[in-house]
Amino acid sequence: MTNMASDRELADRAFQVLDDFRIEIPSWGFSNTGTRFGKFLQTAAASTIAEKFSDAAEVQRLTGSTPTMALHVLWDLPNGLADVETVRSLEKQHSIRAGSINPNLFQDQEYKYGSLCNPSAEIRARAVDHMILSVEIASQLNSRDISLWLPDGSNYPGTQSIRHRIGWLEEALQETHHHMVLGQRLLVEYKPFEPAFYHTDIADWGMALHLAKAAGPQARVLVDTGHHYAAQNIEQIVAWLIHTGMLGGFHFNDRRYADDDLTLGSIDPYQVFRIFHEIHAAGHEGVALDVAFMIDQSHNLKGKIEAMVQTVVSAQELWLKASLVDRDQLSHLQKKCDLVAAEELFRKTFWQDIRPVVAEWRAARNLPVDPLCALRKSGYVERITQERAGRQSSGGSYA
Ligand code: PSV
Ligand code: MN
Repeated sequence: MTNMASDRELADRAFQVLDDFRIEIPSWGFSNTGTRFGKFLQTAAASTIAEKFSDAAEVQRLTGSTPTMALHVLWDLPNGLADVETVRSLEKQHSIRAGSINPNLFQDQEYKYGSLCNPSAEIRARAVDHMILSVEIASQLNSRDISLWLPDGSNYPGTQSIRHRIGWLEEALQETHHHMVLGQRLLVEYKPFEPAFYHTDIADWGMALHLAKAAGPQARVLVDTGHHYAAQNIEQIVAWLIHTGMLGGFHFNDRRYADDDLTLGSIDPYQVFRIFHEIHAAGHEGVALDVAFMIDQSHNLKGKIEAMVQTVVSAQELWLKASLVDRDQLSHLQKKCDLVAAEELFRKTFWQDIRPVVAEWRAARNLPVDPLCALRKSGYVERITQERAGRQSSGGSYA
């Protein structure tokens, strides 16, 4: 009886954790993306914003945790503010809201030597205008976050003044911040290399933290899990950003080598668990957190929707697992420096199979108990493959 009661208690807690869990899907995860060596085109890939909304709605129907979709300005609103009305009507039609708005400073030919950090004041000003347009689009769509990834950098030593570029960047972000309304946030993403190969203007979390602070009170840091060197301890970075009150959000994906953009947890689920643990632990201690979970993946080989569902399911499972760490007991063991017991408690939670309770939750919420299987049975992918056959997909590219 006692066991049954505690099983029920555990299930209630799990249901609450899963009900509250939200993760944003990226519009570009549904389109034909690839590597810099090329793309393997998928007939079912979305090539219009309407198709992306339709695919996002399918992921939400299957998983129940993805009510918003991140938009990339040039790929999804190529006509700027003139496209806002289209997005609004798609939001209504598919019951999916526009999520973070991502400026695009990496495609125009004039950005060859940088955008916000270009030595040309004219080009810098045009890049700032694009940032301001992104803020305006976000305002009109009621999107809270403007999520900036800056591709700027240089390829050869001595060819740019790294310090001058820091100054230009501070100015540009301050100017952007100035245009934001209350409640909006500017998320500053970092990446150690690519497309630049000698220096990247926002290469790591320390630089992003400084720039977010310099930009203004509504700026925070965004951690893309793929944007670290292989040996880096990402959960430690997360802990620091929580401590400084500067953790704004995540771009989740998995990697083996660099920015591989693989499905979450496909290479190292324990790392995702450790990151989630830091967030749950801070919440448990009453630290105020406001963290946006977003996916940033590029599926070159897997089916787009299948890959997205896999990631959302992994995120739900790992988020739940990490919530189940007995934090009072762990804290007690940490204080005693009982290393093995503390580690075993942590590992035991990671290894426990929570899939039955997740399935129970799905059934209780009228969601398919096995989302991937439901996707296959639904015929959705076959239908869109037929509908989209013969069309040249575009819209969002890493290559
Ligand atoms: C860059 O690698 C990145 O992580 C940024 O978040 C971009 O917005 C996204 O991928 C799509 O290119
Ligand atoms: Mn990213």
